[in-house]
Amino acid sequence: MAVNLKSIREKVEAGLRLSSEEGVFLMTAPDLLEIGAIANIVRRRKNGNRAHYIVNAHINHTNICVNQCRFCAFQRGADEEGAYTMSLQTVMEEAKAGYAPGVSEFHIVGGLHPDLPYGYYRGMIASLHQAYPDVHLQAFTAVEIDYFARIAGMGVEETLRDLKDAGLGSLPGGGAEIFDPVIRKKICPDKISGKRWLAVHEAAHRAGMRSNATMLYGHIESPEHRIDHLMQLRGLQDRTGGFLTFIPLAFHPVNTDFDNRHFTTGQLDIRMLAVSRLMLDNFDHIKAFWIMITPQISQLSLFFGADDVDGTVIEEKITNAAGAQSGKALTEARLVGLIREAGFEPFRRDTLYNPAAAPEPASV
Ligand code: V47
Repeated sequence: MAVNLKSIREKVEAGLRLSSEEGVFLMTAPDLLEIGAIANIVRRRKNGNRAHYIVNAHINHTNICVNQCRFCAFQRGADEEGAYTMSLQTVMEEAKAGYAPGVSEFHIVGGLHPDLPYGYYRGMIASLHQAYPDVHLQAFTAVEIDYFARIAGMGVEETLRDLKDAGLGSLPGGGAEIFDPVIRKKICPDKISGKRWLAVHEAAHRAGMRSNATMLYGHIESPEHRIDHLMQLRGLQDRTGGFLTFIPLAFHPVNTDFDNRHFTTGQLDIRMLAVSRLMLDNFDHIKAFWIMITPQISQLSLFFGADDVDGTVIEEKITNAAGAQSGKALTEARLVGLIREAGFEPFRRDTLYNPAAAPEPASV
């Protein structure tokens, strides 16, 4: 049967799964408003009128990395100007600076440092967990976990269980980039394969932890590569149900090897979210990370399948190094205002999408 938007709408209304052929069609079909309207059916079915956000803070403990991903403006070699590594004491000071009553998550991602021992990472999690027992620690991409396992001489699942014992709550979705091996080799030749990334997440799910998934788009990949990536995520989610949310990450070219390319367009950012909503029928949430696509596009994407705008974020470094224009933090009032103005119900969530209580107002 010929693929068209009418047949896709009928399938989605009937709760049927879309094929990869239909996914590729959606990546290029001109009628973005109809694609958004179909994605909105799924969005409403799964999340009603809710738009989620979280009060969180990011900690990037080092930018020194043995990998040299060609899309990354954050990475430095150990002796390069601008390289930094936080001592555990500095990590605790950063956490203190980012913490305020109501912060429910620390989001922690860093480079693959050539010399730090495994004890540094375990110590970081244990110290943060001890100092902030109510704050969920979402830390270390699958790429970092794979690296820690190698430096610790342990298996991946053993490493994950050990970090979980220390207080790790869940894994962020970074490092997925694009799974296709040919494109992956061109943009991040040193990085673990897509298959390995999926295996680490599968191990995390088996160890009883949830995780996020991402995809870096808008560089040299094709619509087919994007859909292949989504299909592989959908396959793992069928097996484990461990993914919390999917976040498409819009490529930022400044200070990267691909600095001759343009920023992504609003059209592509919104389409990527809508198509993700439609293809990932077994994911509960699709996140429009405002740092990557601006608060303005994040707000509009709520009508196109997204149900989450991420959070207050204080203070993101990776996208900012690559030319993000959105700033490094948003206040909760601004996030709530964006959601309300669009006619959605702001839902302050914790990492696991449970309601997160607002702090008691300070008495005067
Ligand atoms: O893996 C690196 C991406 C990721 C660039 O799990 C870039 O909730 C755009 O994964 N342009 C790290 N993107 C950040 C990340 C993340 C962010 C927010 C929320 C969550 C979550 C995860 O950032 C990397 C890479 O894919 N990245 N360089 C760049 N130039």
